[in-house]
Amino acid sequence: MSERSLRIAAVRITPILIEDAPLLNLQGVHQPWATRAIIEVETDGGVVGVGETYGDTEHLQALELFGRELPGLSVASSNLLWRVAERVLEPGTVASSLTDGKPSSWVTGVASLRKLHAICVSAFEVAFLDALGRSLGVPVHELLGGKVRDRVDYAAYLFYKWERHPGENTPVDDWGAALDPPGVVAQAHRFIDRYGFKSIKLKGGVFEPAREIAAVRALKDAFPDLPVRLDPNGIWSPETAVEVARELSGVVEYLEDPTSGQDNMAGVRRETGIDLATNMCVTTTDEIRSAVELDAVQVILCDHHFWGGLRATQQLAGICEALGLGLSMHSNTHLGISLAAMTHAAAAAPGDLYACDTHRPWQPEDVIEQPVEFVDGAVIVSDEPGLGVELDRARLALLHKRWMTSDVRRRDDVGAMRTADPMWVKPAFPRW
Ligand code: GKR
Ligand code: MG
Repeated sequence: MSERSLRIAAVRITPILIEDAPLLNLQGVHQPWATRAIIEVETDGGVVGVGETYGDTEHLQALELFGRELPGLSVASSNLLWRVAERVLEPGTVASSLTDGKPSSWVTGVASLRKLHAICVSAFEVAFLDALGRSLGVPVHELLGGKVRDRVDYAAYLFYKWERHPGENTPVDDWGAALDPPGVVAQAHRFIDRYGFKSIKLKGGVFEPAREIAAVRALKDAFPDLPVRLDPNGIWSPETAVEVARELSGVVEYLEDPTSGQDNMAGVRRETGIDLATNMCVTTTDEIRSAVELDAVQVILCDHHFWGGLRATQQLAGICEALGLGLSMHSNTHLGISLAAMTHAAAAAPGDLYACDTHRPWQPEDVIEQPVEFVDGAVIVSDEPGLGVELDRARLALLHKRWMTSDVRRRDDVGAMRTADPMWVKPAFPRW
């Protein structure tokens, strides 16, 4: 393989809209269409590597700025992506909402310049590794040192949901509504019958805690052998979180972000001894030290999209192993390229891994030819070259056309909720 044939000749960033279900969370409801960006890097040798990331307008602008700098770089030089980020992504060149130190709207911690760098590096690192793997004829997990597991377990990610989106011409799914314990249990049955998942997570923060406690108890009654988790995205006060933790001690495997901030999380742990997980109060490496000193979290949910990529995930796995922390994976609405990337990262991550979150069953569409399947609750790690997925260009073009002809440009769960309830305002923290 000549060095020249690994050099990038072209970069393509394609914004798309995908169908999404009316899933409820603390902010409101998912919109009928979710934005994503599909990344392609093409080498001089004619090999194309793919990646997938956030597709909001501000991200697209940052990705475009970043992508322009890449032609000429070798796909074997992912480390240099951080230098590119430092050079081109600075306050002034990117939207301030991406770096303003405020919690990000999709609930993955505080927005910062470093996190924006990590988001762009990750999107292209995945595409670099896919192209490199394809060029060398080896799977991505081998570029990460080889798989330490053959299958990666995922969790059934349950949501309270409506039967359909409000408004006209909105897509209708066949999942039905889930707004009470029987609805949630029925949703879990469907997930487990169809995909064989062996862990259950319920997105909470939607209804008052007593109602969500009842749903978790109903899940545990229906599936006594399966671990169950509840994640209200930090919307409870520390006092409420302590009460819920006492109610659900011995019922849940862990509580995920029951309250906001490391100090409050540490208080809940101190008072109740319950295991706590987060994708909100530890989202960068510099937040790990204080979390450990405070004993604020016992499980970190990594997300390669904002931790800096697949190698950053591996590093985090090593840190968690060394510090005695558990590791799982966080997810947002995503397609099969991201599922493949998560699976390679998880396959090469040392230490124990909790079943990872995935939104994948919620989106009926994809941009790859063969969907990445769940077998017995897991994805079997692919040994095909690169990520092991093939871009479906016709499908990509169709979903891009939808983006071109729509005015949806960013995730807005609050706005989507207002379509149904014009008086809806984003709840202040803590709500309960
Ligand atoms: O998709 O509504 C959602 C979730 O609430 C998502 O935005 C969260 O980031 O899944 C996430 C979580 O675990 O916090
Ligand atoms: Mg979470």
